[in-house]
Parts: sequence; C-alpha cells; structure tokens
Amino acid sequence: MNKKVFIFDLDGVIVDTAKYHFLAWKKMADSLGIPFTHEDNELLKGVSRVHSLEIILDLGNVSLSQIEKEKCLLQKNKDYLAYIEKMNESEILPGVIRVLDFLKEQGQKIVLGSASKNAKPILEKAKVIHYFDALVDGNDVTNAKPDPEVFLQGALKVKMPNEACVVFEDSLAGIQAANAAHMVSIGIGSHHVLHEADFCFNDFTTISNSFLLDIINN
Ligand code: B16
Ligand code: MG
Repeated sequence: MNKKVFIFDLDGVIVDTAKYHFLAWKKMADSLGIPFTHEDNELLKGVSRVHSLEIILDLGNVSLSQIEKEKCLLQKNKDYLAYIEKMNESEILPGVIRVLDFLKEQGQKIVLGSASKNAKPILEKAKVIHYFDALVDGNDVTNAKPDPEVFLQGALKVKMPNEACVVFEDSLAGIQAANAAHMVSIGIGSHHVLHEADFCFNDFTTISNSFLLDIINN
C-alpha cells in the first residue's frame, strides 16, 4: 500500500471558525471605530493573528502603540476563545469525517498544518484529535503562510518526504505554501479564489474515495 501524508489546515477546512474570528475582530474594530465587513474578513483567512490586526488597522488607517496592539490581540483572543468554549463536533464541516475515516482505513498519515495558536483545543472540542499523527500549528512556526514552513514541519514530524504530502487548504496563502513545499495542493472552497491549487473542491462532500485512491497511488 502506498503511503502518503494528508495535511489538513484547520480553520475553513475541518471547522468553520471564520465566523468566530469575524465576531471577535468585529468587536475590536467597532471599539476602534473601524468599519469591518464579512468581505474584509476574507482577507484574514489563513493569516496569523498579529498580521490580521495589522490588516484591520490599515483598513481603518489607525495606528496604535505596541502596548495597545498587545492589548487588542489579548482581548480579541479572549473573545474568540469564549466562542470556541461552546464549540462541539456539530461544527465539523460536511464530509470531513468520512474523508478522515477513509484515509485512516487506507493506512495514510494524517497531519494538521494550521496558522492558529488555538488549534489543539479546537481539535479536542470537535473530537477529531485522535485522527492526527502529528500537529503543527501557529505555536510551532516563525514564518506564516504563504511560507511553506508549517507544511515542511508537518512532513518532518512524520519523517516523510515533501513529495509524499497532500495539503487540504481553504486560503490562497495556504495553497501557495503547499505549492512552494512541492506538495500536492487541494483547495477547499471557491475555484475562483484558489486558482493556484492542483485540484479544487467546493467541500469534502464532493471528494470521492476513488479520487483519494488515485492520489494515494500516484
Ligand atoms: P489564532 P488556519 C488561521 O487558521 C485562520 O484562518 C486565521 O483567520 C487566523 O487568524 C489564524 O489561524 C490565527 O488563529 O488567532 O487562533 O492563532 O486556517 O491556518 O487553520
Ligand atoms: Mg484555513
């Protein structure tokens, strides 16, 4: 049996936490008088917490001292974690469990590659942490996507070559990171946004077992 490593991004791939990031950032933006829309929130997908704050401040043409920024980041994460606290497995995106089960049955490695520093508690809340052979998250990396570091570390953790890795991602920066790592990139979401992906699906319900077998065997 051929063995591949399937690296899953978290937010927007396994669970839809973007709505909670939005609510927490929106509260902060409101407090600073910065207009912040759902469309603006799209700019933050796959982007680190610190960089997300910079993007929002730029949107509002607001500048803050380092101490004020730290305070905003702490409060935003506190508000975000309050939403995560109430999360459960009902928030896993459609088709994800079927694909995880199929890959496990096929003896494939499963790794997390996320920019989030909250990845572990989210996987625990969603009751999917047992599927993973290794986790790489925002606490482990110094260079954010589109830098390939997060995925390269994932391959290293399971001692497999980069060329044997397949990445599921919902952000363009994540697809670019997978391509830069010479891994197969599979976009989850709009083809229009994820046009640099090797393959693209609207969601996991449209990924067939035969497609996965082709990936495993090629
Ligand atoms: P945290 P992913 C990313 O996770 C999110 O897409 C992005 O919106 C968020 O700002 C980033 O994690 C950092 O998250 O504040 O929890 O550390 O998509 O790479 O799994
Ligand atoms: Mg994501």
